[in-house]
Amino acid sequence: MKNIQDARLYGIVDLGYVEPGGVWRMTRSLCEGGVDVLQLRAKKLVKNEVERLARLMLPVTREHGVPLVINDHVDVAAHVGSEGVHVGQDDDAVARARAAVGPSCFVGKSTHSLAQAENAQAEGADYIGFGPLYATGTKPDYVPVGLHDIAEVHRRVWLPVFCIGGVNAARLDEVLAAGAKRVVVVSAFLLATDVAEDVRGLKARLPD
Ligand code: TZP
Ligand code: MG
Repeated sequence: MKNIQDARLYGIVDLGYVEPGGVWRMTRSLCEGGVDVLQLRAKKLVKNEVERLARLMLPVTREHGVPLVINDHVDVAAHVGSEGVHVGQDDDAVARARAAVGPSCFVGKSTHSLAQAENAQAEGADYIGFGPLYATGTKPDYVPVGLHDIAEVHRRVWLPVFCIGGVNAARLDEVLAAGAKRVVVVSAFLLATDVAEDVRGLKARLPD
């Protein structure tokens, strides 16, 4: 199983873009392309359905050695035994999430400013998401943080920092030039014609 510390490319199966019936196939394509970690994000589905999809994804992610992260539903992560769980600013605190999932499950947190990034680290998160860098339809209500703070967040935070929000192949060079080491790509992969090929191509451009 890959380690979150070593992960560079983070994919998300977001049910805002993928129908439940397409989840298994999308999971396989993202894993075959080479994502290092994969999240299940289903903001509008009931808990039982999230759990069903997580159980559908797990054999595929495990076959590829890719940790599966459950967004929001700490109890689902605990039930299915996923490798990770991800909480936002309005969800359970990191300590509470960790208490629910146990020591073998890592805990990530979304952050939208330098202050939130430092707080997540102080709270004991295992990694952070930092963004949205750009305006994005995947998270429409958020003000983009831009590229300027990417260098500074890496000075202040020693955890893995995954830069997120509007990242795609066309923007990757400027995101890396701004200091990003790890990225999350959501819609650009989920809407691709050849998902595995796009994942492969973008991954080849990330630093080791
Ligand atoms: N958190 C910050 S931006 C974002 C999340 C979940 C969505 C990123 O999606 P996309 O489609 O890669 O812009
Ligand atoms: Mg959340």
